Amino acid sequence: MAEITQLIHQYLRHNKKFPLVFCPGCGHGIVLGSLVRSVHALGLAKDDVVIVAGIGCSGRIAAYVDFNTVHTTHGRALTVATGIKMANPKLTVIAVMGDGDAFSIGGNHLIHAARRNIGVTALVLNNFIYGMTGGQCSSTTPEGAYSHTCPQGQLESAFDIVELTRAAGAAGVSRGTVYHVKELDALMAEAISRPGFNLVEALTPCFTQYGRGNGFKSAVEMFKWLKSSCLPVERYEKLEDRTGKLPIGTFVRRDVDGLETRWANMRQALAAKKGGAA
Ligand SMILES: Cc1ncc(C[n+]2csc(CCOP(=O)(O)OP(=O)(O)O)c2C)c(N)n1
Ligand code: SF4
Repeated sequence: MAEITQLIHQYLRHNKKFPLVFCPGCGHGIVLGSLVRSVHALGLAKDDVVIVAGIGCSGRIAAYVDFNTVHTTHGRALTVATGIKMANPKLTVIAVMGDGDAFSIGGNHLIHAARRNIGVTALVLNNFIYGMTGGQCSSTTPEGAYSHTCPQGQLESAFDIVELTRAAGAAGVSRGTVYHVKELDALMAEAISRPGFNLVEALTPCFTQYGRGNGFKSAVEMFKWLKSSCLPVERYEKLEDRTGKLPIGTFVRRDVDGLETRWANMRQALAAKKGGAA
């Protein structure tokens, strides 16, 4: 308890109104906790951390944490994060985005950030829906699921965030859930530590906009669903019948230099050729 109080005072902004703006039962606050605990576990100085958020309920996380924070526009968090990392590679840059933010309007930026392997951590809060704007479908809404823009059931298939980011070339890709909190803390710390572009997908319930339209009776039921359907990737791969199951853990670990490092190396090599300083 004493440690939790210490983290609250150390990492949350004192002038913000609490409780958080999120609906009761929303998982986003748990992701906020994971973010703070992983930064703390890594011993990073607050001034060396930059949180870049998009717009959405998920983006509100930036308002509460006492790091350097930028609240950007919907879908563009990664473009701003890329600029910050290129300008000052010593900073730890973490982009906090919803699934709509990162994979719908911002999907193009996401695949190119992964391809370039810019040294940014992308924390994607996947609640399968646009929460803030009233429950429109996103590119991760499962086929057949209901939303206000697909009241007869989603006809399109959903992106698998892990597979898409893996294919785009990211250095690290993982998936966790707000039910499996300790594991989520560890996934985030690992992602923040690895050079190159690292993505953590955090599955997080939105009962208000997604759950109640899709057969869940309460937010608690959604947490129980995460508990019963998600299992470590090593165990998932041994299953004969994977119906209704989702793997969690780290899926990709690649040893690459971030774009900012390759850029600095290139400048140094050019300067050496010319006989001057980089
Ligand atoms: C350019 C632009 N388009 C649309 C919007 C409206 N808008 C704000 S948040 C949002 C969706 C949020 O969903 P998601 O990113 O999944 O985050 P969540 O609220 O679910 O955490 C949309 C469409 C906007 N603010 N700016
Ligand atoms: S609308 Fe959904 S995502 Fe937004 S705060 Fe409420 S439960 Fe969370």
